[in-house]
Amino acid sequence: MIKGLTFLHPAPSPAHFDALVSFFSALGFEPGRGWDEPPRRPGAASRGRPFLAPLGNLEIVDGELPTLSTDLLVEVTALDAVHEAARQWLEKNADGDSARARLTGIEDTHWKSRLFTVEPAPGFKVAFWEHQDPLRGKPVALEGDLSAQGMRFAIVVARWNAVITERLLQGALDALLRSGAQRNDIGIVRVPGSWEIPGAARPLAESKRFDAIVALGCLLRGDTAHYEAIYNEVARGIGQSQQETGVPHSFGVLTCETLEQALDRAGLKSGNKGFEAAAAAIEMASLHRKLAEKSAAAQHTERSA
Ligand code: DLZ
Repeated sequence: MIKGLTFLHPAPSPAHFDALVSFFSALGFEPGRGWDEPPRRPGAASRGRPFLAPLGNLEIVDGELPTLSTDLLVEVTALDAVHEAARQWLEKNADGDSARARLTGIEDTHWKSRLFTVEPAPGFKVAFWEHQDPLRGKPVALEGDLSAQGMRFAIVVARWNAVITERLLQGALDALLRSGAQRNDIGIVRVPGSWEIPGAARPLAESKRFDAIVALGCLLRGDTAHYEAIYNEVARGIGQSQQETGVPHSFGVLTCETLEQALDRAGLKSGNKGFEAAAAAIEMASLHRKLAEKSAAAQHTERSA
C-alpha cells in the first residue's frame, strides 16, 4: 500500500539547511520527526527535518508543462496570508533588495489559480498556489464551521471542584468570544455539582433560546463516592437532553484520577477541555444550521416539482 511521498532536498550548506528549516516552519508547515545521524566517516554527519503536508501527489505530465521553474509546488488555502508570511520571513532573514528580488507578487495562472514564487535560500525556489475554487479536490462533506457569529450559547458549569471548573469556564468563554460570539449571547448557569448539570441543561435546551449548550464539570475518582454512578448518570442525562431536544450539547465534564490530571486538562499540559467543548458546540450549532437550510431547500424543491 502506498503511504506517502517524500521529496528530499539536499541542502548545500548548514546555513542553507537552517534557512530552509526556519522558512518552512514560519510558513506554518507541520514539523515531522527529524533525525540526526552521527558521522559514518569523518565530517559526514547528516540531519533531516521533514515538513508534513496533509496531501501530496506525484504528477506525471505529458506535453507542455506549466511555465514554472521552481523546485517545489505547494498548494495552500489563504494564499495572501502565506504571501505575507513569506514577505515577513524574507524581511527578517534577507537584506532589503535581496528580499524583494526573492519574492514575486501574486499572479493569475492560465490554470484557474493564483501563484507566487519565493526563494528562501539561494537556488531553491518554491511556488505557492491556490485554486480559484477552494472546494476543488475536497471530498464532498457537510460539516460545521467554527464561526459563532450570531449564535447564542448556554454554559452550565458545576461549582464542585471550582478550581478546575472555573478554568474550564474561562477556556469555553475564550473559544466562544474568539469565534465571534457576543458576550450578551452567552448565558452562564451555575449548578452545585456535575450531578445537577443535566437538570439545568435540559430546560435551557427546551427553551430553544440557545443554539448549543456547553456542559462543564469535574469528577475526581479519588474524592468521589459512587464516581461511576455519578459519571454515568451525568453523561446519560446530557446525551438524553441533546437527543430529545435536538439542541447540540457538548460534553466538557472531566473525569480524572487526580487533581493534577484535572489541572493538566484545564489549561496546563493537555489543553483546556472547556475550550474544546465550546469549539465542538460551535461546530455542531453550525452543522445544525446547515442541515436545516439543506432540508428547507430540499422541501422547497419537492414542493415546486
Ligand atoms: C458529592 C460529590 C462528590 C463526592 N464529588 C463530586 C465531584 O468530584 N465532582 C462534582 O462535580 N460533584 C461532586 N459531588 C457533588 C454531586 O455532583 C452533587 O452536586 C451532590 O451530590 C448534590 O446532589
